[in-house]
Amino acid sequence: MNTALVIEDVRLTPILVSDPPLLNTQGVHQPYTPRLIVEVVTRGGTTGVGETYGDGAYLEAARSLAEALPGRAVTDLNGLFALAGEVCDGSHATADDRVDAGGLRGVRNAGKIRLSVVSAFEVACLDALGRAQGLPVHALLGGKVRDSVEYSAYLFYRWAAHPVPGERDDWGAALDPAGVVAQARRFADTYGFGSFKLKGGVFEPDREIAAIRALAEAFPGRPLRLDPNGAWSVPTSLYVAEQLKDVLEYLEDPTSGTDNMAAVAAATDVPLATNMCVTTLAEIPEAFARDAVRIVLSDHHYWGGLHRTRELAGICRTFGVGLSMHSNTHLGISLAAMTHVAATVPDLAYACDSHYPWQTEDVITERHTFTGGRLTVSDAPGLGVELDRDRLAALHRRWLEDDGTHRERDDAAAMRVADPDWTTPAVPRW
Ligand code: GKR
Ligand code: MG
Repeated sequence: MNTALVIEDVRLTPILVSDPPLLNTQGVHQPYTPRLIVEVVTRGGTTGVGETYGDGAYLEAARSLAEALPGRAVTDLNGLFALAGEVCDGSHATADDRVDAGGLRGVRNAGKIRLSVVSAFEVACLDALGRAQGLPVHALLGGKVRDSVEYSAYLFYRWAAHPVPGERDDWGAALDPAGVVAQARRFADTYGFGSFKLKGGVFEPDREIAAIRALAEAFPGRPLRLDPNGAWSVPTSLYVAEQLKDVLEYLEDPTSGTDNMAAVAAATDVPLATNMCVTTLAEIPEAFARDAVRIVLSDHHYWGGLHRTRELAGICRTFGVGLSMHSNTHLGISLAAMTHVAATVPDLAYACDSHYPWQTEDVITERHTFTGGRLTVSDAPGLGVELDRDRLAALHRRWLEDDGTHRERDDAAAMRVADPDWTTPAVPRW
């Protein structure tokens, strides 16, 4: 074994990152959201970085893995998965996690938490290996097949500000079609995005249909998507599909569960995409056999890393199912990882999602810049990003000083600050 590639130390830094008041089916984003930064340090003195969810259950699992990892090589990624299976035993999962509580991050059970944690370690190992070998991460995944990756503008209904003191931005509110179009216009002008996804499930379907119609008028011929995170019944999904069939690229998770998705898919020609009903390998056979989805939105966090994302891409290709990329609130390390893996997937026919433009804070020295709606794939060693240790320390300090309110992402609790009677709506809501 090349001892320079043996892991000597693992550093975990939980942080809180500011997040705007973006609305979704569950409620509203909190002013601060938890993320976890993973650093893997080799005996050769190379450090690789990774990023994942930072809520308590993820942090607990990450601590177990970080303790067990030293002594193993950054090349031993299969061993990393086996080790995670041994040491992240699920005792960190909450009661809700264990009964598969549904959520916007997909089913948050112990297995899913483990995969999301492993993903950050896998990315950190690949970053360290790439740096040590002078190779970009995409080269470690087989090599890029494109020089840039296309992203879509991720539009949200939103308030102008959180109902509590804190960070402010200048985006203003977007609560009607005009607000959504203005937001899209700014995304297009600033970053050149040419395709648009609206997070729905916030208002009655007719109001969201009107927003998509307004987008279609403002940006004729551009790919449009609407994603209510499973908030609609089968009849409502079919009604929306009928109203928007001439302008939608796809409908994303209109309804919850494979049965309902299959029923919608059977009765409309509008393609269905998902990051909710196909979130694990075990969910693939039934969903694909029943033609419930035409596009799977992969997320390297909860699929378990970059190699697993490529395995998913191969399965999708075999079954003629399209692949694109889902995103949750994330920073520049994860965006770099997403871009490297996306660069290696041959048949990526849809622009990837990213929350990144909403994040004004980061832990890397140079933020990524979208140009023409695309990110250039870095050929620098590893991920091609550098940690900004001062920023990391400041965001960690915020985590240390938090009274506990923000250490678990809870969009329903954030909504209750403005509306004390709010409870997470049962599905289908409409
Ligand atoms: O950030 O509010 C949000 C999104 O709704 C996110 O939680 C989802 O996981 O973006 C995601 C999606 O496409 O479902
Ligand atoms: Mg989605």
